Amino acid sequence: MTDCLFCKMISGEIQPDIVFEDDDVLAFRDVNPQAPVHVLVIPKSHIATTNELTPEHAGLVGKMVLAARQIAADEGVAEPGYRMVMNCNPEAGQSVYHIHLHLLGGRPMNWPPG
Ligand code: DGP
Repeated sequence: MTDCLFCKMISGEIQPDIVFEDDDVLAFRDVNPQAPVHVLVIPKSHIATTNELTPEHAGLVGKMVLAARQIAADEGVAEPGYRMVMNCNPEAGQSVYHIHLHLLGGRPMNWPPG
């Protein structure tokens, strides 16, 4: 998708602060962090929302979660705790239509979320 912000990060046209990358997944720091640790984990293939996920994506989504788990450990928030969030569509606050997992940590989290 040529006009997708996160696809431009995958292609290198835009260079975020990358914390993890492999063949399938890219992770970088959120430009507007909501916690001391706020990393976005995205698939390298363009998927607009989690509504488009199919059973064929199970391995890819698993890789996103495992990448977030490793980043949480690397960032020192694994033991105190962290949150993984995927927003879908406007009512959940999705603003970039390329699926992404928010990894948030480094401060106490409230529940229910806002
Ligand atoms: P969401 O609202 O769930 O779609 O999250 C989108 C996130 O993307 C939001 O937390 C801010 C982040 N973001 C938007 N533009 C940029 C950017 O240019 N660079 C980085 N690193 N993050 C961005």
